[in-house]
Amino acid sequence: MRPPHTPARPRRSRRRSLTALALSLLVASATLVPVGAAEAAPTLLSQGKPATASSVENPGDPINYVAFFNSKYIDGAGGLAWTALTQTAPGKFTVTAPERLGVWKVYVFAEDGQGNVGVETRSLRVVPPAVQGTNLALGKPATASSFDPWNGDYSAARAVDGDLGTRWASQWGPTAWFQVDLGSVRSFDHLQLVWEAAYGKSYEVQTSDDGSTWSTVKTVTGGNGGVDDIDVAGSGRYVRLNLTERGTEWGYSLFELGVYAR
Ligand SMILES: [Ca+2]
Repeated sequence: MRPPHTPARPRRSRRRSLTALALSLLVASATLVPVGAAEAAPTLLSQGKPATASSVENPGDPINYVAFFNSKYIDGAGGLAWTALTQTAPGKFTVTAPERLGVWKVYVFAEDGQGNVGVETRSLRVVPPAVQGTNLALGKPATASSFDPWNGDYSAARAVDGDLGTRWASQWGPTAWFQVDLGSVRSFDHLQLVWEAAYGKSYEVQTSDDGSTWSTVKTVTGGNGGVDDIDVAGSGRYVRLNLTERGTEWGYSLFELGVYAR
């Protein structure tokens, strides 16, 4: 798909129709909540005033729509990344949000046959899918093989505080472990790992009743980061992630680890 022309100031008639453009956003495996509102337009002194011109374009002119995400979620740079767009009704479109946590911006460009281009944007926040049940790990004591002592608090407790804005980060290295003490032997059936960019590609989920003898209840390989939702039947006072292969050259970093009983 070709990129749109450099957005030119659209004709007033076209701008009015673009202002009415509405975006409805769906996402395949993550959940969206809208953030903020579209920016308010500045006062336009010519708005609504009588206007004449030598001619007007064909009012039946078809409009082509193309959509892009800000590429920040891919490369941190902030270019335009084309994304498929489905028109569901006049002026309504569906796009699939990135499977990556964060606030992302989507642009819809509309171009008529005369080269007039208008653009409408929406910001959206991608959050992990909700999990049913009780998070047994929430607020429980957590420890790890290491944590990054620089630039803030990246201690293990940050990954079980229920806050997606805080995280545990290990020091850089090929392996690490992270464990949480549930307080007593508990049964669980689901884990949700919410990774920061420094994700674990391969790891074992282990349990222990005494903190020294461990049983592996799940082995994950080939993970791609983002959110790992894992159905696993386990029981123990301690739940540990034995992180054996990292997805980047950094260490390991989790926004949250949830251990759920449903
Ligand atoms: Ca957190």
